[in-house]
Amino acid sequence: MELQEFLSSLEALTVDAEHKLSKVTDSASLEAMRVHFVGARSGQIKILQKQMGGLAAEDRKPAGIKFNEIKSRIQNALEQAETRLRSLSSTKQTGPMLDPTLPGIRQHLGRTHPITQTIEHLKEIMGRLGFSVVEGPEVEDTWHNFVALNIPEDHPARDPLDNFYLSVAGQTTFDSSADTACLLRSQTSTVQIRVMEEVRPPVRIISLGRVYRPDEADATHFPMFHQMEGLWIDQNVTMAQLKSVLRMFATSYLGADVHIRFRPSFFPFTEPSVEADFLWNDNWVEFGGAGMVDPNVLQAVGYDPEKVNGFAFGLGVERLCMRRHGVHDIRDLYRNDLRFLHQF
Ligand code: FA5
Repeated sequence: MELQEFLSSLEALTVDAEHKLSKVTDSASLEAMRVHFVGARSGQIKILQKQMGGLAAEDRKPAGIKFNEIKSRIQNALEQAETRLRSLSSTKQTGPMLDPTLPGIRQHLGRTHPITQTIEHLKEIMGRLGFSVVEGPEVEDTWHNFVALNIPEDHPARDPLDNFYLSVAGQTTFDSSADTACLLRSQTSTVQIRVMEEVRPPVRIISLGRVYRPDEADATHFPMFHQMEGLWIDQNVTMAQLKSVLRMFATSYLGADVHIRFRPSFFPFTEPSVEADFLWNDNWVEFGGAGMVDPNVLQAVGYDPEKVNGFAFGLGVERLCMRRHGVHDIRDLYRNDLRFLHQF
């Protein structure tokens, strides 16, 4: 082989290697090129090195100088390609690195509000005691909210400052004593009347729903809250049965070790009347009112008080829920703070 031809082969190999290595985009192809150009057994450099032995003795020196020069150019091109691929792979990484050993991120599922859960639970307990569930409207008239419940026109419970009366479209003057006056119901006792107007005795129902009062919010009061009304009308119903039902309910919902007490009280629609408290951290907390249905109420719905009697109760759902779940401020139930709500 002539020197000139050998030198041209060296140059052609170098140009080819530099071109291909400048274009390589993945490490597998780079490795294949390394084997092709500088592989120890049959790489192109090795082949040319062997051909050098066929040159005339005086040509070997310049051929050797050129050979070493192109060998280091090809090595350089390999190293540059390697560096370029490394930086390419680190800039390709978008977003955070995935660490499969980290604990997963829990996805929270929606669930029912604690008060809705409480309502379902109370229905279930009272169902076992033989009470069926009825519903009534939240917007009421004065007949169902007051008159039929033996709350006369001059009674302070009817004061516009203690109720959410609604103005009626077209009416310019507002009269809370008018038969047409409407209000957001202030108690679920309205449903007692609606049921007795429709059904003949015996009656054994509960009704759960929202009630509204312009009470200032504090740890145990809220302007909108829920009550569970209960009504049992039959022959010879006794106060002892009323107390037994409330005790059974309280121990079912709050636990066998709950202490409850009954205090004498007054409601226009029951006689005698009591208020019921549970003990919570050494404090008595009122959770409801109850009593034997007043004969005037039975008469107002067309029942004969000589033949039937019964008891009624109205319990605060929020306070029961709070005692069971250890919630110390009723406002927490309505802040819509998911950190609080997720606990239920
Ligand atoms: C009544 O509403 C009577 N209708 C209960 C009743 C029914 C008596 C049938 C006799 C026969 P009272 O206003 O006390 O009673 O309310 C009953 C319960 O509702 C209270 O014991 C309390 O647990 C709850 N409650 C009253 N006001 C609020 C309020 N602003 N926020 C939260 N809970 C309340």
